[in-house]
Amino acid sequence: AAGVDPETLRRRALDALLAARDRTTLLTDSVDDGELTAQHSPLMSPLVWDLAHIGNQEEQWLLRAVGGREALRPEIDGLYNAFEHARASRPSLPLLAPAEARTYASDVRGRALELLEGTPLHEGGGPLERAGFAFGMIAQHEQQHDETMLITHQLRAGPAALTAPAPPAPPEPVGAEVVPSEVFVPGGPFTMGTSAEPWALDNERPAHRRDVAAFHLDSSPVTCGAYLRFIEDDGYGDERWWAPEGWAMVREHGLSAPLFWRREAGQWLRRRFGVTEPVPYDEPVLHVSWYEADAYARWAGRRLPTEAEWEKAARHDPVSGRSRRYPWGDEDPTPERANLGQRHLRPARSGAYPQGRSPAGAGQLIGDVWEWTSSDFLPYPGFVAFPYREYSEVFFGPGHKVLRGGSFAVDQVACRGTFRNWDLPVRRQIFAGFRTARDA
Ligand code: AVJ
Ligand code: FE
Repeated sequence: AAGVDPETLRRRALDALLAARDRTTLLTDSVDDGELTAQHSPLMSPLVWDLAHIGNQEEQWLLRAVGGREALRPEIDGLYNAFEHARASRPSLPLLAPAEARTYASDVRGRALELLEGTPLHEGGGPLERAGFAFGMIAQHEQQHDETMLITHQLRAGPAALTAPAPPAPPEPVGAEVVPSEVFVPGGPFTMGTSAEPWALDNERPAHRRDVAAFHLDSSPVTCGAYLRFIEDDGYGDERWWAPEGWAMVREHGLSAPLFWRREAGQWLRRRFGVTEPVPYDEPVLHVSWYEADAYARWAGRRLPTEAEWEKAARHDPVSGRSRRYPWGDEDPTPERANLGQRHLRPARSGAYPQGRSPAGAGQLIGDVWEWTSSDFLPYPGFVAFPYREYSEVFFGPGHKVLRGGSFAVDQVACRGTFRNWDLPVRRQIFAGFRTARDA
């Protein structure tokens, strides 16, 4: 990616901004105004908050920071500052109404695209302009909120508002070829993080050497069927498998299965974007907290991978010794390689995307489900907050666990081998699953 010419970067930034806005429009035009302003869960903002917040961040970083423009509506900054108002309190704020929020976001966008035309993106520019970083960051921000809005769609009651085709099925095994249940990753150092990826966010930087001992990793994410065996073995009733805080959570909320699952007349069902359907046994399990992932791994006699193990399995090429951008190489994701971008409204079955496998043979590392790792969200050696402390730095510490790889709900602009997501270990509404590991 280093050395990409400024016009290519300008085209990429334009495409990424347009793709994000198409998706935002789909997510906010598919429900009526009442549903846009309602709070579907205390864990989430009303959709209309996300919409105006997307516009407000774009105004702050593109129009004001890059463009040096005056604030369009300085009085609304506080309303859309995520640190001033908790999500649960946002419906009671004097938010922009849906029509106003749409007008504001598109007004900002029109000016941002003009600015993109006139901003030099070459190497000599400032750190926000160089390689179009601020434009890429804002496209990623919008896509991250699009994933957040998709979570809100999943939480809302009522009939389906979104539809999408099914993801591709796994290939039929050829002859005796069977995908092994786990892959081996040899020990030794590898390059973790990046200093070269032009739109990598601050927490992915800088590239550094990390030693990782040999380990085995599940070749695909843990399936619903495998997780059901844990449930049926009374996993949720056996304190042995649980971290103390996880056990407290299970008891307090009476948890007995992933979020959105229920058992009816002897059958396991799940609700997915307004449709109730049988739990698909061969699909990666979704909507489990870190505590549930950790408990399952212990029950299985295994453990969650560390973040470094995950990244080594996804990026390290033992032939060249290099770390690649994605499991399959340096080329961008395609629909044949990974389930990304809300193209489908579910993960693909285990074993799908053979073209997306890593050199070690692990599949579905990118896309399908975010994967919980055992690691706390911490800065890499040499970390520098950029461009604002509230993106990553204020979240570093033992309270947040790292998730890797992206889900079907994240766009490729915000997903790569180095991308780091994080959340509280109790969270279950996110599109998260996991795979397990063991020492070699
Ligand atoms: C990186 C997904 C945890 O949604 O809280 C959006 C991304 N940061 N606006 C979040 C983010 C600021 C962030 N995550
Ligand atoms: Fe945000």
